[in-house]
Amino acid sequence: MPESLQQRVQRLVRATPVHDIHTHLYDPSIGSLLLWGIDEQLVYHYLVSEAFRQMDIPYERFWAASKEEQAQLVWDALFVRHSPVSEACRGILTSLNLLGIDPRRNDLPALRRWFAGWKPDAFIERVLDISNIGSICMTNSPFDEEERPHWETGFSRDPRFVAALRIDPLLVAWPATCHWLKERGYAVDPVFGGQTISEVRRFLADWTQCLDSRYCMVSLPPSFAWPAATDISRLISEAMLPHCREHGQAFALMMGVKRAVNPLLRMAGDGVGRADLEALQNLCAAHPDNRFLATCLSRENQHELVVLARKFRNLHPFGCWWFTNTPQLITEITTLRLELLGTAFTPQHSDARVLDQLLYKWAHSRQIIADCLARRYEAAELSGWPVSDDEIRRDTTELLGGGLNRFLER
Ligand code: FIX
Ligand code: ZN
Repeated sequence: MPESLQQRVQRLVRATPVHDIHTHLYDPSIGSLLLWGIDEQLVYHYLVSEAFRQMDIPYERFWAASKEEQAQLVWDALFVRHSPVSEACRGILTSLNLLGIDPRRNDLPALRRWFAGWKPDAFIERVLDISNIGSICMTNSPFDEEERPHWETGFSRDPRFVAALRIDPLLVAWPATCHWLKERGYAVDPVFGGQTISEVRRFLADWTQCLDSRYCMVSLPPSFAWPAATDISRLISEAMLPHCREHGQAFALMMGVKRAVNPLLRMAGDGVGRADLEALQNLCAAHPDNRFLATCLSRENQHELVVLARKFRNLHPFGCWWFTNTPQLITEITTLRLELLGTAFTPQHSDARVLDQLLYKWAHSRQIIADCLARRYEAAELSGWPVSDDEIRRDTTELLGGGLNRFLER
């Protein structure tokens, strides 16, 4: 049987290395921060919020338990007492499967023993190899007390792990961050007196240089507006955007997250709200010399984001973020983007927090991206434009990070 168009596209998408443009993974040289293994996968916040729906244990009791006990509770709730049909649960199955493990024949202690047999470096190579990863963009925060010391002392970088400067506290919690900056020798003032703006820019420049950062990134609540008479609006106009222009950095906005909707769930307690994309439109229109990356958490924002990208070539939509990283929504959003933007966008990032998650996140997303793309090629073929393997390879390279890399280098 000759290979179908679907099969060709699947094969070529699998063979194309991906440049994963947003993760929460760390350079292996910062060993203690790079998470991997079955316990880390089970206590991933996506699973924790699902597990709480199936457990009666009080929140505090769960959080007081050790990581292994928490993992056992999640495993029992989601894999033993119920079937693992959610996307996050299926993710664990796919990751184990790709590592050659039959999850049905192994209980948690057996899985732990299997992972304990690996040396971290060998495991990293195995995962990157199976997932066919070209590079991984980290999320690097100078405000993170665990991470910062590693950058301050310096370490020898793994060139596959590239950095992105994450600055949420600077923009969304200015008064507290102003105090923090002051303690670290930046002459800033909560009401923006004196050298405040140039000192914030000095801080941004210091960290962009220290990280050798590819872009600056922030996540924003649904209430974000720009321009507006707010600290955040002022900081963006007077510090962020000039900084990005001067240092050749794109500014990535992750829009529509409501932090701590249920604080008792800790990291699993964030929610979603519809963002006001007027703010993004205003930014793109007022600053054609700045480049913006954007992803939206709410399904309701997706169409508007794509239309905005048609209007502004300084805007690059990326990823199916978090609650939109489900097969049905990836299919919908990727099809919408292909139909309205061609290949000028980046369909997915993994958002992996645990190395093993690269396995499932990319296996699942690659398959869906290939299906969506194949349907568009079928449509082109019906209208008299058959595609060659080289053309499919070119488009796939573009979609899996090549297009974004060019956008960042513009
Ligand atoms: O803000 C972010 O980068 C989000 O991706 C995270 O805050 C979130 O916890 C996450 O891991 C989603 O996938
Ligand atoms: Zn993230």
